[in-house]
Parts: sequence; C-alpha cells; structure tokens
Amino acid sequence: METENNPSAKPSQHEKPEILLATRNKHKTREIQTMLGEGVLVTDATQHEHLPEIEETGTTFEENSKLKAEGISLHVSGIVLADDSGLEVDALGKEPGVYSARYAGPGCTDEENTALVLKRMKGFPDEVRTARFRCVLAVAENGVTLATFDGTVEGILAHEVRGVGGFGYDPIFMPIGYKESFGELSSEIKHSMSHRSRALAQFREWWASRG
Ligand code: ITT
Repeated sequence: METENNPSAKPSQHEKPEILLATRNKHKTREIQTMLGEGVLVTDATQHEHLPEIEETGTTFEENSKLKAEGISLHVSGIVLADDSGLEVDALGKEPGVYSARYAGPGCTDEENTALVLKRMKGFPDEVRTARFRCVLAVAENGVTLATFDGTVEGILAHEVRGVGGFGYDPIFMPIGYKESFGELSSEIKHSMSHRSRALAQFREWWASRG
C-alpha cells in the first residue's frame, strides 16, 4: 500500500498543524479552512493524487463519512477527517439526504439538484417546507474510525433560488430566524450556525484534547 508523509501529523516546532480532508469538494475545504483559521493548514484529496475515489455505499451520513475517512486513512499516515453532509426535506421523506450531491443524477450540477428540489416542492406552503442541513464528520487513522461528530441546522425551503453565495443548496435554504437564504447571508452568518461549523466545533474539542 502506498503511503505518504503525513498530512495530519503533529507539526515540528515552526510548522502549522495540517488536516487532510477526505473530500474532492473544494467548497467543503474552503469552509473548513476558514472556520479552523490560519493556524491550521487544510488540504484535501485533490492535492494528493494517489488517493483513491471512495464509493459512498452507505445509507446514512455517518456510514458514508466513516467510509471516506477510513478508506483514505489507509493511504496516508496520521489522522484523516471526512465530511458527509446534505439536505433533508421533511415533505420529501428526508430526501435528498445522502443523495444530495447526485440528486438529479450522476455528474449533475448544484443548479440541477436545486431545481429538482424546488420542482418537487412546487405549491407546498411554508408550513410544510421544513428542512435541515446535516453534517457528520468522521476522523480515522489506519483504517479505523476514532470519532464522529454530528451537526444540524434547521430551516425552511425558499420558493425560488435566492442569492449566489455559498454552494449546493444554500440559495434555497433559509435558516430559522432569517428571511434570507444562505445564498444571501454572509459566510460569517452561515458559519456561525451551520451544520458543518457545529460538527467542526466538536471535532476541535476532540483534537485539542489529544494534545
Ligand atoms: P465528497 O464526497 O468528496 O466530500 P460531495 O460533494 O460528493 O464531496 P457529499 O456526498 O457529502 O459530498 O454531498 C454533499 C452535498 O450536500 C453537496 O454536494 C451539496 O449539494 C450538499 N451540501 C452539503 N453541505 C452543504 C452546505 O453547507 N451548503 C449547501 N449544500 C450543502
């Protein structure tokens, strides 16, 4: 098995600690880098060419997150962090759920996924447009999961695409307490309450406790 010098190792005195994310989604990498701050270097699978594509065969965010973290951690030394996330719409039986990235079919765009959710929810009044973003982070080393962290943000679906900020379903999701979507709100506001930031806060505590 090919391994590589550690992405998520303890740094030498003057180096930043590094976290390797088991993702090829640059939006996730950017958000996690912003939330962890400049003191940590966040890299992802796009920067480590030998890393395999991990098939997401699980039926829950937790299963898929563990699959990605464990699968990638077999090819590097040190810990690996994976993020499995998505949108659950109550009126659609919690779809798109784990299929959020591929809801409109393999290789589809964020715009196609968003359009399909809006089409399926057409005519539904606000009272039944409840939805949430969920994120499960898994941290693994040598093929074994060490911990998982779960974050959720509740909201309702907009009736049309609103704003151009964020990524994925952000332009159609309005978090509780706001009339604007994550596509209209600043990234600071999104990060103050998002599913990913809530899961990441737990990971940070865990990471700090390891010393
Ligand atoms: P990796 O598996 O390589 O990490 P992916 O994009 O395929 O990338 P997921 O299987 O976890 O990752 O699918 C996540 C999808 O859920 C993502 O593509 C978006 O469509 C949606 N999503 C997750 N977090 C989101 C957020 O903060 N804002 C908007 N949409 C989000």
